[in-house]
Amino acid sequence: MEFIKNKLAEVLPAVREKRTTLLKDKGEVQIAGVTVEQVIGGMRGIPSVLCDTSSVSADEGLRIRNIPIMELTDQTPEEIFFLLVTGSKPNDAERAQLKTLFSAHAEVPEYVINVLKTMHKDSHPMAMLSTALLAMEHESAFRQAYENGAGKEKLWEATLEDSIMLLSRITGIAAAIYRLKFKDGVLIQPDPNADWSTNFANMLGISNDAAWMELVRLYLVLHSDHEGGNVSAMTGLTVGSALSDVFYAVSAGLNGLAGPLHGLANQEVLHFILEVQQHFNGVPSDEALTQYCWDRLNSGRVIPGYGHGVLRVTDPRFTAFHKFADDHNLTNDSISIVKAMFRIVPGVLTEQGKAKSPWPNVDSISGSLLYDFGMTEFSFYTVMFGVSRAMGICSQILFHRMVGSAITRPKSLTLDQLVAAANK
Ligand code: HAX
Repeated sequence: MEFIKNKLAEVLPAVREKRTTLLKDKGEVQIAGVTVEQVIGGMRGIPSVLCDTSSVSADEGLRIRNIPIMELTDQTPEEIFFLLVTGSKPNDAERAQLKTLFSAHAEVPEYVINVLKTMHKDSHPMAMLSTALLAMEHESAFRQAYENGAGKEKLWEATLEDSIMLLSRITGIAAAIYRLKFKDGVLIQPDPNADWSTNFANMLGISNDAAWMELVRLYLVLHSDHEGGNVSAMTGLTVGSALSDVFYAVSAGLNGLAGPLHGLANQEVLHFILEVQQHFNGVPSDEALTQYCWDRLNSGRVIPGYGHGVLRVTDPRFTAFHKFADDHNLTNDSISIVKAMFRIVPGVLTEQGKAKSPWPNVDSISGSLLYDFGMTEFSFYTVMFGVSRAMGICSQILFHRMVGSAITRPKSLTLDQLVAAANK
């Protein structure tokens, strides 16, 4: 762990200096106004969250530390985590140490497995994941450091320790959820010589195929972070801003990810695709699928996997998964329906004229790839997303601990106050 701490200690003075100078010299500068529509509409577009780990633009999509995600698709998740927290890619020595670090903390304690075993059989896998993280809270190095009187300047170190522990274990926890809920309940232990995502792919016990290992690696890379304003990151950040440790914060963030308008959309997409497949007894013609989508829209339902709060182009993470499907010649019905949707849905949503973006987001394809490799239990798909997103939430909280951010506290208005403000 010392090598990451040393790296962070190296970059820390410049980051703190930049923030402090900005606050001191330009603290009064107004960068945006707020409309009534934004207050009513989920704070959409109000630039109010500081996030250094990644950014999302309307016309390009995700950049991690200013590197377009399409240039990072060959990385391992550990490398992405290092990039998220330090701002640079690891060198060879750091890469080797990262692998050792993650495998050294990979074992999931028995009490956590017992918590999972005692949960109701109908518990959603996301509820199980969130609960398992909370159950580990008593092990928090951050809580210990805080109780022992560690100063504000030093709190990031324990946050890093907690993050490494949480991330090292989360794959084993997720795999345990999968095997307890959907398989024979026999857990597969991590291999100390394998890297983080290979271990995860192995512990799920679905396939030993190299392409499956590759898919899990890519999955963990693509979902890792998506700036600070989305529901899961912002929830994690808000909880973390109260100096709750990352076990509380990531657990809370994952509860937001579990909503169908956010991470659960990947589960919804698979429902939709299988519904289409059953309805048409295979892959429909584009004309038939178009009508099917219109019927769904006309019944007041959204087309899952399309649209976005920020993006106004095809999500590059969709493009990366699409390329994976092409590179591996995946041609089964669910992938074919995903591709047919990509041909017709943007036109349908444009014609309907409501969605600000008619383009696919990452969730419109991710589940079909998992399905193709034999992970057919789609209530598990958001757990795959959550394992990856935990990296982003942890690294964003770590950043805020490094610079000593304030507790989050925006101002709320009553409807009458908003009416009065609008009529001034
Ligand atoms: N199908 C049908 N209608 C859609 C739509 C879609 N895919 N996307 C947006 N719209 C509608 C909205 O429901 C809204 O309608 P109302 O005015 O009647 O409320 C209107 O278009 C304007 O919405 P918007 O401004 O374009 O979109 P928002 O920023 O409000 O919401 C969502 C963004 C992603 C939630 C939205 O596009 C949606 O519901 N998409 C389908 C669900 C989905 O794919 N979610 C995953 C998003 C990616 C993500 O976070 N993954 O974790």
